Formats: sequence, C-alpha cells, structure tokens
Amino acid sequence: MTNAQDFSPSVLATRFPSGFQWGVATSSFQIEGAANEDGKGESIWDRFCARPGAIADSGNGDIACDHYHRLDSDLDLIASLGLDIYRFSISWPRVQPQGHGAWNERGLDFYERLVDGLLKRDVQACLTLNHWDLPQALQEKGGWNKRDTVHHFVEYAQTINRRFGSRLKMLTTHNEPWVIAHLGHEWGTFAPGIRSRQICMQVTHHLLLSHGLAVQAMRADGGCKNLGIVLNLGHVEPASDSPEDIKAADHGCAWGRRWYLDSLFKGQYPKEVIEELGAEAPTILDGDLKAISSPIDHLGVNYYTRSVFRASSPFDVKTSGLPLTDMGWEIYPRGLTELLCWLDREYKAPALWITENGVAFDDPVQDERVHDSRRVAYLKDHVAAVAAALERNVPVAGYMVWSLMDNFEWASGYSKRFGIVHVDYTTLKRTLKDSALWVRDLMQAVTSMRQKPMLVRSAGQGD
Ligand code: IFM
Repeated sequence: MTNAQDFSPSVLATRFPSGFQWGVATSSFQIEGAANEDGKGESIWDRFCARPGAIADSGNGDIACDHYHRLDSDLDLIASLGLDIYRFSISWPRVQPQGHGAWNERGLDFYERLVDGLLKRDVQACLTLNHWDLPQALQEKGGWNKRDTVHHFVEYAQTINRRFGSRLKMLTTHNEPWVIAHLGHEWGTFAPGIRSRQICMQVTHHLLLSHGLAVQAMRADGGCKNLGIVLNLGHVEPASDSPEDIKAADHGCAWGRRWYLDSLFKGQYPKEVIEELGAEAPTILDGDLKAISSPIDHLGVNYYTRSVFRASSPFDVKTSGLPLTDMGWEIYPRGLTELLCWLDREYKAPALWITENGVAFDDPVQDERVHDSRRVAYLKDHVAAVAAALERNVPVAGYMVWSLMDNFEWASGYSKRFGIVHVDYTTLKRTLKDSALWVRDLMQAVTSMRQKPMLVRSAGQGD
C-alpha cells in the first residue's frame, strides 16, 4: 500500500509502472534564438513580434535562450536531471525556409546534433513538427487558411520522418491546434494576428487534415512508430448544477475539446458547432474526416488548469478561492485526473501522454539558488493527479514538465517564467531551481524503483 497523501519522490515513484516515461518539454521559437542564422527563413512569429504592441515586453525570438548556440551544455543539463525523454520542436523555416522547395542542410544539421546528442546521453527524443512557427513565406500565400499549406506540411513531415523517424521515441504533428486557430486567427493575439472566425475555423480544419494526411504518409514510409498529436485540454465544469450552467459547459466542451477529439477519434465534427457556425463553417471535402481520424499511437495532453462555465456571465477565476499562477490560471490538480478519466471513457484513446504541465511563477536567484516552492508544490500535486488516473486504469504513458527553462512566453514575452531552470536574460546563465532538483530527486527514486522490478509491478497495478 502507498500513502496517497505522501508526495515525497520516493513514495510518488512507487505509484508509477517502471516503463512510465519522464521528461521535460520546450519548443523551437521559445528557446532557440539564432533567428537569422545559418540560412533560417522568417517565421510568422518573427514577423508578429515586430508588430508594435503585439508582445507585452516588446520581446522577440532573436536570441531567446540562445539554445541554438548552447546546445551541448543544454543537453548536458537535461541529462543531469536523469530524465528519460526530451520533447522539442523543429522550426520549419529553419529547415525549409520557404515552407516548400529547397531544404536548408545547416538547419537540419542542428537537429541532427540535437537528436544524436540526446541519444548519446541516453535520453529519448520526442519531436514536434509544428509548435506554431510556420514559415512566413507560406503565410504570404494564405498560411493555414489555404489547402496548399496542408500538402506542404505533409511533405515536410515525410522528409523529417524519413531522416529522423527511426531515432525518435515519438513524433507529433501539431502542438495545440486550438491555440493556432483561435488565438492566431480569431482573436489575433498570437501570430499571424488575424481576426476572423471564418478563417479560424478553416484553419482548424486544415491543421487537423494536415495531421491526418501526414500520419498516413509517415506511416506508409516507416520511420517513427509512435505518431500522434498534442492538444491543449483543460478540465471542463459548470459553475453550478443549474441546467443553464451545465448547457454552457457542454457548449464550451463542444467548441474547445470535442471539435478536436470527435474528429480525431470519431471522424466527425460536433453537429451543434457546425450548425452554430452556419456560413462560417469550414469547407470540408469528401474524405477529409476519414483522413483526420487515421489511427494514431498517442494523444498528447497539455494540462494547466480547468475551465468553468456559467450561462449568465463569464466565470471570474478570482472568485473561486483557488490559488492563481502568474498567468492568472487557477491551480486545480484534480482536474487532471478527471480529464484523463474522461478521455479514456469517451474516446478509448490510445496511450495518453502528459506532454506539458507546469506553472509560471517568478522567483529570484539568491546565492545561486531559486527557491520556487510554489512550483515544486504544483508539480507534486499534478504528478500525484496522474498517479490517481493510473490507479483508475487510465493508460497514461508519460509525463513531461513545461518547461525545461524559462523562455519566450508568446504574447507575454519574457515576463512569465515557466522553467524549472532559471534563465538570466542578460547573461543567459542557467540556474537550476528547486523544482529541477525535485525532478532530479524524483528520477533518482524512479531509477531505484526500476531496479526492484517486483515491487514496481505491484505498484503499477495500484496495490
Ligand atoms: O508556453 C506554452 C507552450 O508553448 C504551449 N502550451 C502552453 C505553454 C504555456 O502557456
């Protein structure tokens, strides 16, 4: 028996099967920098950052964490934490500046060094093809609103899979298509800064279609055997038991979650959303939904908070009494257990991976230490929430912290710090926060559990 309330690394570790994978995640635009080096093309985020007022602190990705030039020491840092896996994304314009046509060998070489550098350090590579930095050249031709971009993406996916696939633990098509579509094309707060619901919905369809067609093409080619997609999914709940609030939550669920999950796993979009959209519904060709619902091997879940729905007025998180993060998001670990159980119940999804989970808090460096106790507490509670889902027989295969290091938080610039490693943006010095030390302790506990297979097996069964 384990004590479900004891979240010390040695006890938490016993609640996971030995094959469970642990990692950290980043994305290209948020950490790489080197925006104009070695033949890289412009991305929509390079262009968007130059727009006055678009980024809170007028930040951009020119230098970011300078990961491009600090690859080896950053890989050493990851390995020093004892993690199994590292999730990163490829900058499409770095490897194919125009988004079609010529490939940039110097850009590809960077990812060669990244993947081989991980393997040399005994860390498995999890690659995302699209974490938002579309080549600007494709945006000039209409970007994700145009069906041509779908076909360019499939070619990009095939090229990357043929080159790297056999060395990868997992290959993911898109990160959070909802964010690309709605923040980028409906509200215009993210690149490319468009404001049109009709374009947003066409974009969301093209993202999903490009995912499905890319999966089919990569599957036919061989390469990586673990293909999937990553969605941002919150736990959805009504503010009260009133029928109106329940209806509001169902409505929110249909738009934010079922649009993606129903199409991916059931080959259909929610009827009520299509009806509500009317003339703004996307153009869907015969066979598109069949392609979108091509079988996948993993569903990546990025979980940060819950979404509460009220019919009468928007729910104000400040009234809930729950602690808020620097992003203004409620801390609600139980929602992660609920979400995972719901996904398993509703979709019988393939392996579920927590591909992002973490928190923005700003804690100072003091004597080479960062005492980010609120982040340590957040991680403990959420790891325990994953354990609770496993104990309810939900097939969760891995957990990755967002993020390895403080980085460019999109429209918030560098003002929000999600890292377990602190980055000083003047010197670019990395300092391990207490949360990184906690992750390292957890990994030590996991490693010693793995050396006791009988014990681990029974813990994995929830004994
Ligand atoms: O930083 C982002 C990441 O790029 C995508 N998921 C959410 C994170 C925190 O906002």
